[in-house]
Amino acid sequence: MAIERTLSIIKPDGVEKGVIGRVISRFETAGLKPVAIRLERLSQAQAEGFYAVHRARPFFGDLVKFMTGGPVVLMVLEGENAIARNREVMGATDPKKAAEGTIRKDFATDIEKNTVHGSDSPENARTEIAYFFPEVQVHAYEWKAKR
Ligand code: IDP
Ligand code: MG
Repeated sequence: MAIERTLSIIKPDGVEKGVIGRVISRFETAGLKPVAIRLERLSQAQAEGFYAVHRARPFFGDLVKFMTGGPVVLMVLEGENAIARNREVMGATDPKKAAEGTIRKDFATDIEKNTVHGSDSPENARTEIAYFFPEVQVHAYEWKAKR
């Protein structure tokens, strides 16, 4: 199995609900380690650029407004099959359809305010990590056998 990195965002609803710690704890429990982490409020331009692929969708304007409405936590997660693993732990986009025990099932408000973002492919993970962490060093863990 491959060690991968993926971009994770705790969205403004997650920060507002006070579940940063619980969300990160779920990632850590699933073997996804934060190797870069930053809390900030996204500008309109940052949010529009990040979600550019959804520009033509009817929900785009509301999504940008939501994503800029409060601070977010930007993270790079590292682990075995991190991209798919993160998507599993997150659950389906619509929390009504999300599986039991997933972050979105337990914390999301609705299909828009769904607490977390996660890259959906290796190519998008690379692009999204570079978008928010262009220069800062991403700290790699040494994957040592447990003693
Ligand atoms: P994903 O976050 O599960 O990958 P995408 O389809 O990539 O889902 O959509 C990006 C984000 O846009 C979602 O996480 C959600 O915040 C928002 N979104 C997606 N579909 C809808 C919708 O039908 N109404 C409102 N917001 C939506
Ligand atoms: Mg997506």
